Amino acid sequence: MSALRGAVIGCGFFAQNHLKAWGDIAGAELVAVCDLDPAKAAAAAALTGAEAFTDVDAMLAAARPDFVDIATTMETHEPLVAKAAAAGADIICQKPFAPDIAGVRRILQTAEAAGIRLMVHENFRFQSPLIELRRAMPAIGEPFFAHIAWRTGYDVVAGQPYLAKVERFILLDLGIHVLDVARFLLGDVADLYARTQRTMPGARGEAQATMTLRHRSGAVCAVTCTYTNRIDPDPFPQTLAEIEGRDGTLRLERDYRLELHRPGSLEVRDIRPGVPSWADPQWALAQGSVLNTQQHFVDCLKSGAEFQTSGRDNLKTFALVEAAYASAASGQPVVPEA
Ligand code: NAD
Ligand code: 89V
Repeated sequence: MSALRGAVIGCGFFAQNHLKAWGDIAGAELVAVCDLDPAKAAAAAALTGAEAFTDVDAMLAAARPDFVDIATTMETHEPLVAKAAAAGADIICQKPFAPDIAGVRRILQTAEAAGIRLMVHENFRFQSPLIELRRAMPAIGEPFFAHIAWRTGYDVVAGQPYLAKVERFILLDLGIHVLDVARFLLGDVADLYARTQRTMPGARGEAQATMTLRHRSGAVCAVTCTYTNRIDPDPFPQTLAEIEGRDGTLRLERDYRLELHRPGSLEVRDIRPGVPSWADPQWALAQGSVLNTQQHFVDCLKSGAEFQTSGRDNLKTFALVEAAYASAASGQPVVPEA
């Protein structure tokens, strides 16, 4: 089968990782890049060899891509999905799909009505240490408790200044990743309780969230996220985890140390991720996961297999974000409504 022809829409901060990763993806080639800012479009074209556009309609009409990769911020996803779907292109779209769950539902309806395939670029569950952690889980038997932690003081607003202005901050930007990891490791969620705190001076929304999830399996999981933990060395961008089961405990510690504790034994493995040739050392974990996410998208387009992070699947993760905001507002546990 010939290579699928793709186009990236939005060539800003995080799209630099998408653009570089597309060069390493088997089965796809980038034919167009598009940004409202001509300088960003031109730089992306110089990086990838694809044709530069500043207008999405013109790009879709001229390049006629098989798929588009939407890497703009969330407010623009709904109209861009509508345009790409009308042009018959399959879509991979950055998280969060939309500012709220009503927008996510409209995006899914648009894609389904057009008969195109839609996947969210939810890359955390494609991080190789988290894949290794899940592979190791049978060794601890039935899991009944977990703590999944994203706790960093990394200056997220320096790279993504728009985050200081949003009312929904860490839960929608980062909690969405970690809640998806909780689903990836422990399955769907029956109910959720959350507390949020505005801990970042100058940021409008919450920079810290602490949640308790009751999974349908009966397992209980604490999901904790902060952008304001003053700690050195800082674990950014690692997600740390502890999972306790009937037969043992797994701990994914800083610097990719995976511990398997069973009665009378401790096994330790270094599960450091492989690093793409173009990776920046600080972002290598995230950049490797971008590569894995985009390869999964192309592999599923070619094979017809369901995406792990299809639009429909991501609705369940988004419902956890909505439930967390509702719980923080009411002080009560909330049942997620996908
Ligand atoms: P950004 O503002 O740096 O880049 C967005 C770009 O899109 C800008 O260059 C803008 O000009 C362009 N754009 C906007 N509307 C457009 C349109 N109609 N046509 C063409 N171009 C258009 O934003 P960012 O920080 O790169 O974030 C983009 C997305 O990536 C967000 O949804 C964010 O949540 C996500 N993100 C994900 C991760 C991750 O790990 N998965 C990390 C960082 C950011
Ligand atoms: O996922 C995100 O959008 C980013 C980061 C990985 C830095 O948290 O904000």
